[in-house]
This record gives sequence, C-alpha cells and structure tokens, in this order.
Amino acid sequence: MNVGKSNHLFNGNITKELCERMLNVNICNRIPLLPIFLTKLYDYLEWMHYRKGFVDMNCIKDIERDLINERFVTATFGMGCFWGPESRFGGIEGVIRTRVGYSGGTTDNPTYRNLGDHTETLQIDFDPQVLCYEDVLRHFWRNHYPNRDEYKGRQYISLLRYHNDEQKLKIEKIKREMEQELGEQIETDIALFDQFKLAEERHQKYYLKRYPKALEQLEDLFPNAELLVNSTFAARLNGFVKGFLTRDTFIYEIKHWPIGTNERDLLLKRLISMKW
Ligand code: MHO
Repeated sequence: MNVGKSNHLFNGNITKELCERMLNVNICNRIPLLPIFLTKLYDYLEWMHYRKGFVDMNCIKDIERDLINERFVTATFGMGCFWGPESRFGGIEGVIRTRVGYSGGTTDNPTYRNLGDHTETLQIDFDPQVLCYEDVLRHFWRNHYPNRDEYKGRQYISLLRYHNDEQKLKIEKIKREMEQELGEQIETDIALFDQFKLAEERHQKYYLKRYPKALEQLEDLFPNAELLVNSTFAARLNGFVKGFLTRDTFIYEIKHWPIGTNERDLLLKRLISMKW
C-alpha cells in the first residue's frame, strides 16, 4: 500500500520516534494518572446512580441542587412580624432561600413563646450576581417604618445585623440615602451579626401554609415540612400567594433556572396546574 510521502505518520523514522513517545507517555505518564482516572470514573458512576435515585424521588432538595450558587450572600434583618417579610423577599429574583427566626437578643434559646429580648427576624441567602446587598437594604427600609415605638418589647423592632465590614459600609451608605427619602433619622437597631435561632416550623413560609390544598399537591416534592425552609421554589410560592410576584414572572424565572430540563418541566407543570 502506498501511503504517500506527505503522510509523516507513516514515515519510518517518525513512526519509531512516535512509538517511543507513546511508550513514554503510556508507561511513565499514563500509569500515574490511572488512580486519578479511576477515582473520577467512580465519582461519576456514583453521581449517575445518585441522580437516578433523586429523579425517581422528585424531592425538591435534589431538583434544586444546581440552583444554589455557592457564592451566596446572607442578610439578616427584622422589620416587624416576620411572616410578611418572608413572603416579600421570597418573591424577589435572586433570593435563593428565606427563613424566619429570632436574633438580636441576649437570652439563650429563644422561642416564639419565650422570646426574651430577641426580635422576629428574617434571614435570606441571595445570589450576588442577580441581586445586590444595597437593593436588599432598599427593599428593607422602604417596606416598614423603622422608627416605630417599641411594642411588645423588642419583638417587632427594626433590626439589621451585618455579617462583615463590607455590609456595614453599605448599610451606612444606604441608610443615609433612605433618611433622605424618609425625611427623618432612621433608628434601626444596627449591629454585627451574633446569632440567629430558627423559628418553629409553623412560622416558616407561613402564608404558603394557609393553602393546605396546594401543599397536599406538593407532598411528593416536600415529603417533610422542613424542606420548605431551604427551597427556592417554596420561597417563591410563599411570595406568590401574597402577591409579591406574578405568576408570569414566576414561570419566566423557572424557565431560566439552571436545573435539568426534566426538573424544570416538573416544577412548571406543578405551578401551572396547581389548585389553590
Ligand atoms: N399573631 C400576630 C403576629 C404573629 S407574628 C409571628 C398578629 O398577626 O398580629 O408575630
């Protein structure tokens, strides 16, 4: 067979050189890489196995797995009874999770019935590529009156806890801006974040829980009520039921969530066919 002179791969000298090179690669380089390759293969197979399991299970935690941006930012604040703010912020694009709890006090282990000097607080995790902390602060101050007299002690005071110096500086800046808007000094209790104690389950996604028929239809996605706490879908539903986001916005957002096609279709179908 005439392979042609231009085909250097079949030129006698180069073939020998190539063989030597391949041998080198095989023996000296490939074998040390083998354990790494096998580990990766093992991880992949394990992941496939796991994925198959969760697609079958339809659990919200797994459906939303790819939705969580690891570089999320946490914000903690109180603006009166925590039920409403959880709905409001649950409806904002970029908010990944919402949870209600108690912060700002000194007593140990606060509960709703034994609040001590703590305040009803909302904690959110948000994606800083979609929403900025300054806008979180604007939403916060524009949606409650921060100088209300203490009523039931510190339970409903305006409270802001910063998690780092960057948040502290932004608070100083936006507070000035909001004072201009409000036309008076803002008296929000502002300090470094100390602790946040998660509130009782019945307070989490409170307004969504007023729709037991809807929750029944979501039972397979949320096999236990605690899953509502960390779910973005649940946060949006909780915003939706109070009118903080429209059905169209919600649908549009899900269509753009970076999750699997099947998972996205499943959530859309649930939302569209939901009987309230
Ligand atoms: N039951 C009170 C507020 C509850 S909130 C969790 C009310 O509706 O006024 O503090």
